[in-house]
Amino acid sequence: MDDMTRRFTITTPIFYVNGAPHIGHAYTSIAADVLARFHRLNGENVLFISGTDEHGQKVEQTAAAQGIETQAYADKISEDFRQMQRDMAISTDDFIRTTDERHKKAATALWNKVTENGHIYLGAYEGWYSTRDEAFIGEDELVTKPDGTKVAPSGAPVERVKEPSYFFRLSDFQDRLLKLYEENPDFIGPAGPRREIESFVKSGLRDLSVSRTSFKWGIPVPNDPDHVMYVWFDALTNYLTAVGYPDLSDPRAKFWPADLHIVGKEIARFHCVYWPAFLMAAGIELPKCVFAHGWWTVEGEKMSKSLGNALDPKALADEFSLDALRFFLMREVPFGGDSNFSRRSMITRMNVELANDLGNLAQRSLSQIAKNLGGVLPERGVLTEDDQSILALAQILPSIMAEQIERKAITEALEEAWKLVRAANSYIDRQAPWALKKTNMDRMADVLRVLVDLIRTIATMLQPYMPITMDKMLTQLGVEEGERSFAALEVPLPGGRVLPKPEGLFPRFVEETE
Ligand code: ME8
Repeated sequence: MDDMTRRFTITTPIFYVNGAPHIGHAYTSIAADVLARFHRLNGENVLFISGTDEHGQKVEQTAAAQGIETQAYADKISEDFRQMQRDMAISTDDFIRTTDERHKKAATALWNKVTENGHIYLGAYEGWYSTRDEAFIGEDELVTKPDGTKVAPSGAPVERVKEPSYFFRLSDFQDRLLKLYEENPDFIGPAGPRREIESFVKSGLRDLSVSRTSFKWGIPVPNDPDHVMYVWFDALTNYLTAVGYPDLSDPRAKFWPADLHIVGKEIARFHCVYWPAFLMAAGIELPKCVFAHGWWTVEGEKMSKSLGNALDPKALADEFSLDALRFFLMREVPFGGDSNFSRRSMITRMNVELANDLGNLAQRSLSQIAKNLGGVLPERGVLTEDDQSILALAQILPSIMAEQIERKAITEALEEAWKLVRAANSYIDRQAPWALKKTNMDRMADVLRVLVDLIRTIATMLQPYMPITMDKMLTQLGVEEGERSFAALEVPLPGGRVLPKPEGLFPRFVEETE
């Protein structure tokens, strides 16, 4: 790719290695993957990164509770996250572990830069800390439960800590942050988290404790080994590690600033307040957008270790197929909102939208080509008005979806593709090629060719969502490897290709008890 190619840098949160990956981690990875794949198929030069967040008290305590040496524990869970991403077909270009040497180097360099610029000073922290959230909690943020215990706003337990600590002069950045939000309305999405962040910053910022002295599992503060960096200072830096920071001659350096940090809404504050402030303090360009998505519950309940209801994404993919799972997660709720995973809803979408709408459309069209045209793709024929108007819908689909994807409307973009699926189903019913077989074979061939063109557009545009089945569908349509980008849609397939024998791609799911 030459230097003029648009670059697109996208990240997921890096996951704490304090438990097994669950459907929430798969969700954020899949959403970022859909966007990364979409931008690649759109001809852009993409850097897509993910990783694991391995330091801090929470990880140290979890490893200790299991009687495993911390690094060995982190190695194991980090590998579980990698495996989860392989199982979900996540197309990352790199995976950052915060225990990697390259990351320690980047975090140390950032710390030194921020210190050199006068934004870090030594003091002492006295107040509340939530290990589960890895967050300092202000007295005014505490929530009192009915039984009188004080907890973090997330409901996590808090403890009183008092320790020497380095502070970051966050309070100096209030005005610059507000100006950033005001001048760049797209910096935080969607609107809900944006308003929350703005009002949090407007209400006044305190300096932020950025080191801990009560445990050792972290990156040492330069020149003061009694302190380790606060895990969020360390973790956020992973995005710079990925572009080779502080080495500006690194081939990846051109991928900064990041275009998009995908995060869950509970960590929007770290990404929209602390992170840009650290970068401003270091004189580094800011990412263009932080998009905070919603929270999944399972059958109406919050997922938690104590309830034991955390869903294993691999088990779901094994049961329903990976692409059906990816489809469901992207389809069920407009990206940004909260949602609930229910088996019933998963099965309904599989059967109605995948098996009936899309699967049948392809199967009905391709089986007739196999049966009535010897499996040979017909040339484009004479187009009727009906043909032209539906082909026009297909022609504008890529640009409509690209607009939606630009504003991270992953679900709406998918719905646009579905509008064409539904329109193509009405078209096939209206044209009834099975009846034309007896009256007008030429017209039957023309109709089937229009259908192939429609399905090709649909399958091409759905590749980011369902990479495995769409790959198969494109193969069944006779679309070669080099003809699967969005731009390639502008060149019609040559007639005469012999198509492989079609087979159903989306079987109906039948519950065993049904
Ligand atoms: O917060 N629904 O890591 P983490 C939707 N290490 N998404 C969910 C989810 C759910 N129920 N549960 C988790 C951390 N997620 C830090 C991040 S970044 C520099 C450091 C997803 O292991 C969601 O994206 O707690 C959330 O933000 C992320 O996993 C949190 O993962």
